[in-house]
Amino acid sequence: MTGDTITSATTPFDTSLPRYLDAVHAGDRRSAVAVAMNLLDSGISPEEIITGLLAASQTAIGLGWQEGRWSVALEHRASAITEAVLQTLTDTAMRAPGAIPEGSRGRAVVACTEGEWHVLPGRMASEVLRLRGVDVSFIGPSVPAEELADFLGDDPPTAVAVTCSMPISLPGASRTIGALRGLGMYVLCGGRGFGPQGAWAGAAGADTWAPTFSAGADLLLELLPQSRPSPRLPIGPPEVTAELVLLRRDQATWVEAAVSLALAKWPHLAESDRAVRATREDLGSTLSAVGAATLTADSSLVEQYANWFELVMRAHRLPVWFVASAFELLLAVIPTEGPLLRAMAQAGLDACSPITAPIADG
Ligand code: B12
Repeated sequence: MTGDTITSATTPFDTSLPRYLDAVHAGDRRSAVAVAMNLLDSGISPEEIITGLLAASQTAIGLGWQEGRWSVALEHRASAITEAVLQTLTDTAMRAPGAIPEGSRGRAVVACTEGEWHVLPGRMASEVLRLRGVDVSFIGPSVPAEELADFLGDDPPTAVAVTCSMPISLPGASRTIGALRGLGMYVLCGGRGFGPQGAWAGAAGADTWAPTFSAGADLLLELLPQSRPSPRLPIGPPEVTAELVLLRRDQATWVEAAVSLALAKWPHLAESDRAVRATREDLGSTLSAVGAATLTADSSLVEQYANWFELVMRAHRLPVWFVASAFELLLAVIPTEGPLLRAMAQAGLDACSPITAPIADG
């Protein structure tokens, strides 16, 4: 750069991403497919299109929902369209001359962790591996850990890629990964649930983490020719494992107890089924965030969750003080046998804005 000339790098996605987002917002599947196929025709690799267009559009849509600009229904339809575009794109690329034959570079499993219903990242990871010549068995969303292990049986591939999109799913991720380690498989993980730079992947038991599908495919292709590791035990300090077992056993009971406290404090909630359901879900997610912070021994996880939850409440014009109240309600029901869980619930509460509304009806 010379003088005061400002140069900014442009990518083919600068113009195609807004066009793609307009198409999925309008529910226009054909235009969405056309945007992706035009990029392919112009020589951009399908892998780049998956990350630069399809994954990027999902991120933009997620932000739109978080900020109250995209409704849940619009987001669902957009995900369905993107799933169709992904399939068309990769099927076309796999038929092109020079494509690597599927299965020529070994076989692998891709799985979403227990509790994870974000299936598209796993589908995208699978398609990138397929394009690289791997025979991929993609096990859809949220398979219970033990069932996944039973399903993979006696002859699993050397390596598995697991995806987790929300940090609150990490306790489930550690069960899934524990089961896969027990089968004798290398576990690669990816997805925003594993934290910035995969900071929480190790605590969940993964062998390795990758920031992108392409980097993940590189790592997996290095692992596939190796011999399988011996079956390994789940990892984690015993006191943490004990509290996570307690949480798993009693989570539903604690959430119900917290809902009862909420209804006693704010009796008007009981007038709406929807409000009671939302309260139950929000308390459940908040308790999962407390569990995930306990697993990783990282209070920043629950602090980030509290900040994110407040942002969502504000954007949707819902009472922001409920976030702090949720932590208070949970502190009232998590027993003293869970000191680590209680400490993380307190860390979440401390990260919240001060409660500025009356906290009890009447
Ligand atoms: C679509 C969507 C849904 C759909 C999923 C439908 C489907 N068919 O998949 C549905 C409706 C089910 C859903 C539900 C929920 N969702 Co949602 N969802 C999304 C959204 C908009 C897109 C997800 C996606 O496809 N991302 C595309 C992926 C590819 O992008 P990425 O994660 O950035 O991935 C990159 C890397 O992480 C990496 N990578 C990802 N996976 C993998 C895997 C491997 C192996 C490797 C190597 C790399 C890798 O590569 C990618 C490219 O660079 C995200 C927003 C977002 N930013 O992702 C929210 C989001 C993940 N959801 C969110 C929430 C809160 C929920 C719900 C709790 C909402 C609710 N109240 O019900 C539920 C929870 C459901 C559950 N238990 O799983 C939040 C999570 C917030 C948080 N702090 O954790 C997000 C971030 C939205 C937001 N901005 O607030 N959701």
